[in-house]
Formats: sequence, structure tokens, C-alpha cells
Amino acid sequence: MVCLSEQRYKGNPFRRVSYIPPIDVILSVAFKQTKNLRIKSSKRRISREEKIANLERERISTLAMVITEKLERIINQFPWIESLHPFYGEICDLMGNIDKIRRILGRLGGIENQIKELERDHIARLKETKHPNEMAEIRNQSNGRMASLLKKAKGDVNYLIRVIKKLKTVPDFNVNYPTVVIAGAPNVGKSSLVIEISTGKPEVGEYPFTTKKIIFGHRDIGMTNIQVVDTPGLLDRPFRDRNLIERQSIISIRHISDIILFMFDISKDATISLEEQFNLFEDIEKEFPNVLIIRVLNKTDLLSEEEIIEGKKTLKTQFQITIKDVNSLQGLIEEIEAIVKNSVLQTEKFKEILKLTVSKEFLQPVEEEINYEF
Ligand SMILES: Nc1nc2c(ncn2[C@@H]2O[C@H](COP(=O)(O)OP(=O)(O)O)[C@@H](O)[C@H]2O)c(=O)[nH]1
Ligand SMILES: [Mg+2]
Repeated sequence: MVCLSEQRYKGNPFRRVSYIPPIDVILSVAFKQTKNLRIKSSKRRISREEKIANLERERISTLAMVITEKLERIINQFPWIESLHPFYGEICDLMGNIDKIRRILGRLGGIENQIKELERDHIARLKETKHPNEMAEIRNQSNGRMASLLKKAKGDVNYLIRVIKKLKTVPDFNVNYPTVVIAGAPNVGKSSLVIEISTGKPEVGEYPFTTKKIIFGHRDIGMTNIQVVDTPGLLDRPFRDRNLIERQSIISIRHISDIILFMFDISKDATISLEEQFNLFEDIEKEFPNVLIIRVLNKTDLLSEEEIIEGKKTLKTQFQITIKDVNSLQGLIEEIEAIVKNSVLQTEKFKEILKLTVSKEFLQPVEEEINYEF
């Protein structure tokens, strides 16, 4: 299996898994290849029996080879379950069962070994006979055993096909990038803010157990990329009536959040009361104890001067913005960039990169100039 830590790319690891063939497809491809085999002419003069023995051996080996290659490809493509980033680990467990996947991959590895064993056994048995009929019988037995062994994995492989299809739809977060998660009631302007903050074109993706599309974008700040994520259906209403799966989904977000922007809406457009918005804010504070939360008052274009002052005072919002005026976002964007730059500068990884890119002379202390004049 591929170890994730060796990967340069840190996005959704399940997107690397390409086509997983169902067992029936593996078998029909494998049998088709053996059918194409013919008795080969040989420079050496060999008996007819020997030629048939060679052909039957090749048929057995080819079937085993095609099956084991296909199984190996399935196993190797899967990310190493043990070293999945906790975010994708939890998502994987939400959409499937991580232990079940681990067991299935183990079982497929076991079948691969058993197929190789069957190949060795039957080839050994071929050597014990000189009769073409018996040779064909041995090959038939080998085919039958390999096929029935493989058929046992039918359900397992179908499960992998189903799970991987779901896992591939999970957004391609780069778990190495500092991430800003946007929270707040429905309709406060979360998706709009992601679009405004992002430098490129934001992507639209799926997220487990939300019916709405998730919008996420990037902001290039030179030394790194900031990832900005909207959370429809998750961080948008108080947690008290959440089911277990939704709570688990919320917890998975904890693994990627560095900053949370909590948006309040006190305009007439607000979809939930101010009290409910505040309950949601407190839930998030409790659930994300180690994450920096920045309070933002949005839709100031719909508010009077007095309402903005009052909102700022009661909600303790640090930024008052409106998506309708990009200038109002400047302070907030600068703050996010400053926080990220500072924290990136402090990481060991960044210091290492800096050492490699800055010239040696630059790092050498300037020699003190000595004045020889007396
Ligand atoms: N007037 C006004 N409308 C806004 C503002 N921000 C967002 N909206 C509108 O509010 C609606 C909901 O915005 P959206 O970004 O989809 O909210 P979300 O549900 O939190 O993602 C959209 O029609 C936006 O155009 C704002 O600052 N002022
Ligand atoms: Mg939205």
C-alpha cells in the first residue's frame, strides 16, 4: 500500500483510487487471456506431450497472474488506512466503515496469496503426468478453484466500489493548508464570503450528510495558500437536535479548522433569531475549543448606523462587513492573512524551507568591521 506521508499531494486521498473492477469482470478478463494462448513452436525438438504441458502451465499461470495483478492493484491504490489524516479518516468512517475496509483489504491480500499457492500446486501436479487428458483436467481444477476462491470476495469488492464512489465526492481539502471555516445561520452570507475571499474560482463539492453543496476556495498569499470553506447544513444551527452522524461530521471539521469566521445577521433578512444565532455561536465555541473564532457582523448595508453600533456592542463582533462592498472586507482579509502568516512563520517546516531558499551568505553573520587605525 502507498503510504500517505510519502505523498506530495495532500488532498482527498480517495480520489487517487481509479476503477475497481467487480469480481466478474476480473474473471472474464483473466479467462479471456488464457483462451488466447496457443501451442508455441519451439526451436528445440520437443514432444507433443511436452508442448501441451507447456501450454497448460501457461494457462494456469496466466489466470493466476491476471487475478493477482488486479487484486494487487485494488489493494495498492487504497490509501494506507492507518496513516489517513484524521479528517479523511473520520469522513471515511462516516461514509463507510473504516474497520471493514481494513479487513476487506486484508482478505483480498490473503486471496492473492492463496491464488499463488494454487498456481504452484497445480503446476507441480502437471509434472506428474504425461497424459494430455489428465493435464487438461488439472488445469480445469485449477481454474475452478481459483474462480471459486475469487468469487468469495464478490461482496467485499462490491462494498469497496460503493464506498469509494461516495468517498470520491468528498471535497479535495488540502489538509496541509491553513483553513478558515465559515460558520453562521443559513443565509447569513457564508458562501458569498468564500467567493469574495478566494483569489481563484471556488469549487463546489459534496459533503457527507448535507444536502446542500459546499463551496470552498483558496486565497494565495505567496508563502502559502489559505483554504476557505463554507459549511452548509453543519455549522448553521444549534447543535442540540443534531443526530450522531451530524455531530460526527461536525467533529471531523475540527481536524481542518484553524480559524472560524462566525457570521451574524441582524438584518430583516435573518433566518433565525438573534438568540438562536448566539446559541449556535456558543455551541461552536464549546465544540472547537482550540480554534480561533472571529466574530463578523454581515449585511451592514441593510442596517442603520445605530443598528451597527448596537450589534457590534451586544455581539462583540470584531468586523462589520457587507458583501455588497468589497472595501468593507479589507480589514477582515488583512487580519486573516496576518494571523496565518505569523503562524506559518513559526512552524518548523517553514523555517526549514526558509533555510533552503535563503542564500548561505545571507544567513552568515556580518563580520564586525575592525578599525585598525590607532
Ligand atoms: N444585502 C446583502 N445581501 C447579502 C449580503 N451577503 C449575502 N447576501 C445575500 O444573502 C443571500 C444568502 O447568501 P449566501 O452566501 O448564500 O448565504 P449562506 O447560506 O450563509 O451561504 C444571498 O442572496 C446573498 O446575495 C450582504 O452583505 N448584504
Ligand atoms: Mg451557502
